[in-house]
Amino acid sequence: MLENKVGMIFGVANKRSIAWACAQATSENGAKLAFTYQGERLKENVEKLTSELPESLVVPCDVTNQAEVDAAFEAVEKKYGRLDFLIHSIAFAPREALEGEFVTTTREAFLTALEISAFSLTQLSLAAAPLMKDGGSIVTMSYYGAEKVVRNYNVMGVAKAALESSTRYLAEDLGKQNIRVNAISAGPLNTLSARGVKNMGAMFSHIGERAPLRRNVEAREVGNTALFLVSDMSSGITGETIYVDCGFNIIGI
Ligand code: 1JT
Repeated sequence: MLENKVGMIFGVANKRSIAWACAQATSENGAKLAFTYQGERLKENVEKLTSELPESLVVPCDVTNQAEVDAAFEAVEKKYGRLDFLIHSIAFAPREALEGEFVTTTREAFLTALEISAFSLTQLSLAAAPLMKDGGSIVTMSYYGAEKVVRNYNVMGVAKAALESSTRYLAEDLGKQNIRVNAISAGPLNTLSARGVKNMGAMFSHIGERAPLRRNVEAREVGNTALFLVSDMSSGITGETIYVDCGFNIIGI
């Protein structure tokens, strides 16, 4: 499905990462992939995970460092000469911001969360667009806390609301170049980010009981939706947020 397509994947930390599920789904379908990692401590992880993938590339990219962002896209241009899709699966907020009350969010935590989790999509889209010579597809990851209050999600909910809105504005700007921009709103997954979040176990059982499918979503299901969104199968879809949450978001009381 993705033969002759080149993708760039941001946000692999380990084998449980949503970004890694996206990498597996897209590479199994013929895509060539470039990966970025944030910080030296993740370099070895990403290099080991991707070592089996033919014609892959691994480059550092901390989105708060514009020079690193520029260098990452230059490396992709040099190796492949083009880009067809980009998967944005990065978010950060200081741990203290994801507990207690939203009203106590500090200026610093707010700005950091919004910069890394929301602004980076616009930043990366601007850098990617010139390489997407035959059009392209950009996919980002959101969460239900963007739309409804999820206790403890706090400033990340505000960042995800900005991310989903950015998805729509970017879709409008880049549509002229046949570049589509969509978000996946994934149900909670047991990733490195989710680890250490208080009461995660209670949240998984809450969803497992109430979601229409009576279970939690699997990373592979999010990866398969990303595969659909970066493929030509979704050529008429842009600016959308697609829930991949076993139906949890449709339930009222
Ligand atoms: C971040 C973290 C972004 C955890 C995240 C996230 N997006 C989803 N999760 C999992 C999650 C977390 C909470 C939650 C529901 C799901 C942690 C590091 C920063 C970025 O609330 C009930 C808190």
